Amino acid sequence: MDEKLTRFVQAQRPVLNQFLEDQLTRDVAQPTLARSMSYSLLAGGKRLRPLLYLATIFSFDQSVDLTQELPIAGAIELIHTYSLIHDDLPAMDNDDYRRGRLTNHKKFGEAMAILAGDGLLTLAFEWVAKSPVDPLVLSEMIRVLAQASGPSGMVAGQAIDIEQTGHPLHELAAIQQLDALKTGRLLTAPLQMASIKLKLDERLRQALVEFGQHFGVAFQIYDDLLDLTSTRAAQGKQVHKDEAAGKNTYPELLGIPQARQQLQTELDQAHLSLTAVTEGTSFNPELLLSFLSYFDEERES
Ligand code: GRG
Repeated sequence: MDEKLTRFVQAQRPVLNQFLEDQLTRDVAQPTLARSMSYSLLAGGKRLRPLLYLATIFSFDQSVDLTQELPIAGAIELIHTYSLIHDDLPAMDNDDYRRGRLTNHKKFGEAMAILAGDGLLTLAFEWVAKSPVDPLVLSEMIRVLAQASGPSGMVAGQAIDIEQTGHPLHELAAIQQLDALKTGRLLTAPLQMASIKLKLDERLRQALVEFGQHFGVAFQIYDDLLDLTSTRAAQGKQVHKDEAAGKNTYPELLGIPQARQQLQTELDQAHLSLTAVTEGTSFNPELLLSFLSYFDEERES
């Protein structure tokens, strides 16, 4: 990670973590459900999606009112955490470790893990809906979040992933579609939601969506590569699982060198999508561009 991203993450992540902890304590009264939800939510995730939302807001406006933005940023993390809990269930990926500790169902049992996921998903929409924002802007943000995470986005991607596991996809385009839905849509949602909140014009909105889409594909290729090249200690979860499970991944289809090349192509395209639209706007793309340094580890290995 470069210096700009490191500084931003070090400033914003603790604020976000504190908000998530305080708000969850206020909103969930049932004791076991509260423990199960906070166990996964406060397990030390990178907070990439809410940070992307805040970074987009900061890129246009330095005088950000965080009390207005944190519930929206936090809501995206609630949905991400729900997806990880459900993805780890025995009926899905059947994983024992996540974020360096036992998965939710290993700790609280399957029924409570399912409910923790359900609770996080629905609470996310409550947080966005309660934001003191113009109702038209609000309904547009809710629509985008629902479409990104629901049956036309991440849930559809997960359905394809499960159906295709053990049935190799031979076309790059098919893997791209799977990953764009499963991983890309929830990574693009923060940029779209910030664009709506900022009432940006269509050209800027489109540029931010393109950045999110390339970032999302890069993120998935990177995750696939790490599954092959990294260790459980470094990742906090089991690795080398994709091949044995018959998962459709970029390195599986292309081989590691070509998958790395594809990662670089996505990063170049992400870079270009932002630098092409800055003229005549108050948009400073440097912070968002610094997020591309997240992938340095794999490119340098
Ligand atoms: C259960 C509807 C449903 C969807 C699950 C997220 C997901 C869809 C599956 C997870 C499988 C997976 C490993 C996808 C790769 C990309 C990904 C989402 C990695 C985990 O996200 P990070 O790295 O995790 O942002 P942290 O822990 O840092 O938040």
